[in-house]
Amino acid sequence: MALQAVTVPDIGDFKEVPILEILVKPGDPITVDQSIITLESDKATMEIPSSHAGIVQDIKVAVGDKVSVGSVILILDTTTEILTSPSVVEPVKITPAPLPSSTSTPIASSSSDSSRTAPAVAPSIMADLRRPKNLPPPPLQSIADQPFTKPHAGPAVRHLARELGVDLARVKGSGRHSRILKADVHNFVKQVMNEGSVPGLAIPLTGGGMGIPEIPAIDFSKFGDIEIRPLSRIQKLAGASLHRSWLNIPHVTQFDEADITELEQFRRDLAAEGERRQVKVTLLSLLLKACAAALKEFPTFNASLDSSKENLILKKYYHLGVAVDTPDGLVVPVIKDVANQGLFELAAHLRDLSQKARDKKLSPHEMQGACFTISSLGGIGGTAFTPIINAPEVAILGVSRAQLQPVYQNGELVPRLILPLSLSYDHRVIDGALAARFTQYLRFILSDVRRLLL
Ligand code: CAO
Repeated sequence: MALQAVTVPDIGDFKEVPILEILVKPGDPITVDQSIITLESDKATMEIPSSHAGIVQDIKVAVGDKVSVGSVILILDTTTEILTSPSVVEPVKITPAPLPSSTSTPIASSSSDSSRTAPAVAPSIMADLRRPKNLPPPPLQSIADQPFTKPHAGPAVRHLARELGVDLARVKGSGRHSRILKADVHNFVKQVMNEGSVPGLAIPLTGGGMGIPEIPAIDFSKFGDIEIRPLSRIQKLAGASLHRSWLNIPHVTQFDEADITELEQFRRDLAAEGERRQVKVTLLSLLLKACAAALKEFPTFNASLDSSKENLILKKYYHLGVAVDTPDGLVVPVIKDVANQGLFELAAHLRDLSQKARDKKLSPHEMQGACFTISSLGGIGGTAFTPIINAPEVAILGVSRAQLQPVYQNGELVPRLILPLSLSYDHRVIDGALAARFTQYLRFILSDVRRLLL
């Protein structure tokens, strides 16, 4: 056996470059110039070719290892003939042809005879080679039975695929040694959009995604006068994110009602103090406080699923989003650390952020990091609605208009101010019973303002 170490060739000024991928495994026959590992520098990825042909005997590196010029990558058996029985199959010749630019170190040689038969060959290849020629080929596996091959792509392509929700295992690479290029990902998406099916797409890109038939285009002008108004940038952005949440999250909405008669009285009692401080405590500020308390009590609601969807990330902070209706569409500023803010401070933050939202002056920082969202339509009207969860959050509270209603109490009907609550939750994370307990808890603290202050 003739053994040959293949090392990292001259890669310019790069030193200690991490290995992103190993493209071969022990037993693989490889040719000169075949890519064997991928390195990832700060700016680019590069494939390192083999300086020799042969059968991979041993791989001396692992993904994540840092290598420089001269680092040994693998050991090859460069014996030229790898056949055992000439009567059964044709011999396969592998001709060593070192690259002038690469560095290589012969480390051992049991024989320098290049025509000797090599003992170690990948078992699957040997099985194919040894098959007598007059036998029929083995039965083909169905595509569904075949494992996906590990996609071969650099970090920029992987990043693009993640952004577009494309499963790289489904994409055919057109680069060297079937490496997947950005163009392949774009072509895959185009093909999916044209075909209206999504075999490798986790997130649909159009209204017709997830195999859902596209709504046919209709010329409405056939039926009467029309005007075309383009959607605002905010509507388009919010629309895409709402669509994604709607399709990805199994939503359930729990409806409930809270008696806020005392809470409203308390709010009115604060009016004079609010005037002095030049801030009005709105019902929404009190609801923010109540929700922060409920999130503390029910940590599953203050959480997100991780990307593997196997773990729940529980958050120890209480940042709450508030849906704000602006002339350009829905915007969700985030009020940070609600649990640690006093009522007047919270009311002032809510006022300032909703104003900024309407003036289009919110910074990205002011729209990030929410754990839970409140969408209040109480200032407008309605009795209930089914809000869409603001992923990756796992629940959202919809609030409708509070109304005076007759309630049977201690043997008589009394007028009470009743607030409708609509809690949408991600059923992968939250069970119906937990959701009902959550709204019951909200009812409990909203109906007794002293609890809210605890
Ligand atoms: N029941 C009864 N009255 C209510 C109420 C409720 N649930 N919520 C608010 N009100 C009253 C307020 O008390 C206020 O009355 P006064 O002026 O007499 O005090 C009036 O309605 C207007 O309140 P508001 O809605 O302007 O103020 P807010 O702090 O309650 O809400 C904000 C602020 C930003 C949430 C609100 O302006 C807004 O944009 N709401 C729309 C959110 C939205 O579009 N959600 C849907 C998202 S999905 O498309």
